[in-house]
Amino acid sequence: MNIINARLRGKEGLFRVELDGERIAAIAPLSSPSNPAVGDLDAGGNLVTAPFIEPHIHLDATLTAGEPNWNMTGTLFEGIERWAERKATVTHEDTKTRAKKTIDMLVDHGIQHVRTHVDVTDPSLAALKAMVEVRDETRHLINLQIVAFPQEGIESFAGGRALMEEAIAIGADVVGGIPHFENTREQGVSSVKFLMDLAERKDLLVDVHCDETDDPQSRFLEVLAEEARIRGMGARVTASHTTAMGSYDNAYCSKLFRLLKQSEINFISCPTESIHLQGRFDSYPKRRGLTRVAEIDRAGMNICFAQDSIVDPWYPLGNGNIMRILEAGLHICHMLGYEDLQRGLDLITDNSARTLNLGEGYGIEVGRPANLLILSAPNDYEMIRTQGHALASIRNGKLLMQRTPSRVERC
Ligand code: 17E
Ligand code: FE2
Repeated sequence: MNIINARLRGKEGLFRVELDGERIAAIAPLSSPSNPAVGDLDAGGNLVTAPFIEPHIHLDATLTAGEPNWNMTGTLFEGIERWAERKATVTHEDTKTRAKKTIDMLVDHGIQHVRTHVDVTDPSLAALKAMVEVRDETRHLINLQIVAFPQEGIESFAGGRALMEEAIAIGADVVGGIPHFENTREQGVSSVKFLMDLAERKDLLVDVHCDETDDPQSRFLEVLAEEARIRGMGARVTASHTTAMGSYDNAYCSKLFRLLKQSEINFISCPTESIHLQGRFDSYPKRRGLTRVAEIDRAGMNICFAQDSIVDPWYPLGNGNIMRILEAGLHICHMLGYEDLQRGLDLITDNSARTLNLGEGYGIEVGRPANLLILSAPNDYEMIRTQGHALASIRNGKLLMQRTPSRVERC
């Protein structure tokens, strides 16, 4: 299959992208728009990109909002309480059904790489065992990374350390954590050391829910970054949320940024989730409750956007459309400047691929997997402005999804 009349990010002109089986075989410039041959897909001058990425979602909790109770305060901590009620009734089949429904929503919006956190503070590990099967059964749709995520703590939850070890033995790909939720600062610090030891020993990636609070005293990011720096693991480590950074004063942040840069860790912000869950203890002025996305980006560090939730105890909306998250995030983070709009898609494509350590498994380059999207606009700016969509998603050289754009007729 070939895709003709494709625009590529960062390149001038039109291209033909040739696929041979499961690989990209050639990328050839076109001197003028060409007519499609039988079997060709015509991008019509729109962007062809590598697939969108969902680097942070909770597929075990998805589609459970209101079961059995709604989160009435809108806080993270009530979300954790409401989830504990639902977690008590989680089954293998229930988890698989909801996760697969949600994966279909993601696929419909051009996502082919997903990192999901799965709560392992459950002695049965039912959700984790289910997700390992989902990972196998959805390989034709997505690449799925599973994070062993200790929602109720590693040190503060009975048997927390053993559950983390067991989750890794069962097949989790990534080691998680939640130091700001541990009962004491000391437990938060020791949880980070424990999870970094575990990841180093098992040669696994790390993705920690880190300082997801407006409390400026929550300073576990410095602990995570320093552990990553001294072990030389930074590129394989991600700090998710870090919303407390939005409440740190500038004097502390300027010192912190030096360490963050040296550590080379990655960052994920979930802008819709954080604008909803944070700022809940403020009246006015009210904090936005996000990490310093623009400043992290400007400092040359790697940051990407994620959805976090779809209809769960933490967030009642969501539909799989990561473009919606990008649009909201750029607004909330003061990133509608000219330069940011030119490269906005980085935040849901290339930056996310680096976070997930996808390496040569990702990107529009000869020899890489034939996984790509045809978008509905010719550049990043127009994709964002028009609230554009992925119109086709190709995986391993085969069409996974095609979307017909809505049509308006003036009368
Ligand atoms: N759990 C958590 O600790 N934080 C979140 N944002 C979600 C689950 C969705
Ligand atoms: Fe999360």
